[in-house]
Amino acid sequence: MTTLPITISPEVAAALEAGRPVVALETTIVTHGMPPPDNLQTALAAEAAIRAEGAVPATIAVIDGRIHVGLSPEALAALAATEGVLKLSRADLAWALAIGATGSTTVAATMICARAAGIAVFATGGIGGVHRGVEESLDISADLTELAETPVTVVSAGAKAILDLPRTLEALETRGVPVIGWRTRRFPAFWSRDSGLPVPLTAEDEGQIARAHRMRAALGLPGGQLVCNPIPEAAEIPLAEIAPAIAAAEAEARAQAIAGKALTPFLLARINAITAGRALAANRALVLANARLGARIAVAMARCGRPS
Ligand code: PSU
Ligand code: MN
Repeated sequence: MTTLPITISPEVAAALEAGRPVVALETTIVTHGMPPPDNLQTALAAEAAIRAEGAVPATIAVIDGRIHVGLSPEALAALAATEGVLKLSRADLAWALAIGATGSTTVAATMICARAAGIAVFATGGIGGVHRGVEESLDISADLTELAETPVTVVSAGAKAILDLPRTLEALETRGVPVIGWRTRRFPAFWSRDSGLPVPLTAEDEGQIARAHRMRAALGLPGGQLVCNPIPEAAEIPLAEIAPAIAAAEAEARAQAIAGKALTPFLLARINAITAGRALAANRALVLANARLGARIAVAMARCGRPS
């Protein structure tokens, strides 16, 4: 058997050993989701937000062919400053480990690594989903498949309105992924608190989410849960205001034939530019809010015993 090349930081390992709350964080948002210096600042602020709630942050990346769970500030800064870092998802994670590559992890790859380390909660910005024009492109993020297969509770601000949101919700339903609004009955759309669509389930407290995670394990169900935390009101960009920026970015992507892995980073960068940084500020605010909620869910899970 090949042993998995994984390094868990001493702080994260000690917390997991003692059954203390741990929250995983992804790094594609650092390398492909935000420009410097906001990318590193946001990543460090998310770690601080998790600590402030009494949990331990575990930022995940692949460095020289090893999974690292819990990055030093130096390692995180180096990743944030490197250009051309690979964006690793389910399809490329094993390959990157086999050839000794360095890469950031998407929601899907971060879930795989979190599970390997024994971490049950993960906070991100927004998940990937079904892209608009899926009839032509067949572009559906591997994040949806991973949510169906890997038992990690993912805290997001919903899915970006650059996606086909009704189809994204249908795909999650088909795959048996619980989509849980945090104190809302509306499916949030990343920069906006309300996508115009209802969310299937609503949680009023962290304990409900922690218990549902364990109940899925008791049922023998694979897969995780998607928690949808609406962006804080002060930072929100209502759908009607962000829609023209999305449409413009999409038109540019079509004109330049941007597709596949490059599409999400391209659209995010264009929308940040078109909104003169307002979308970036919103992105930062929602990541921090998700980190805080993820930590509170991890605390609730630790209270009801070790996650399984
Ligand atoms: N949300 C963000 N910024 C990002 C992403 C999500 O605010 O950079 C990343 C996540 O890592 C997610 C990925 O898993 O985009 C989805 O990419 P794709 O659509 O290629 O699966
Ligand atoms: Mn894709």
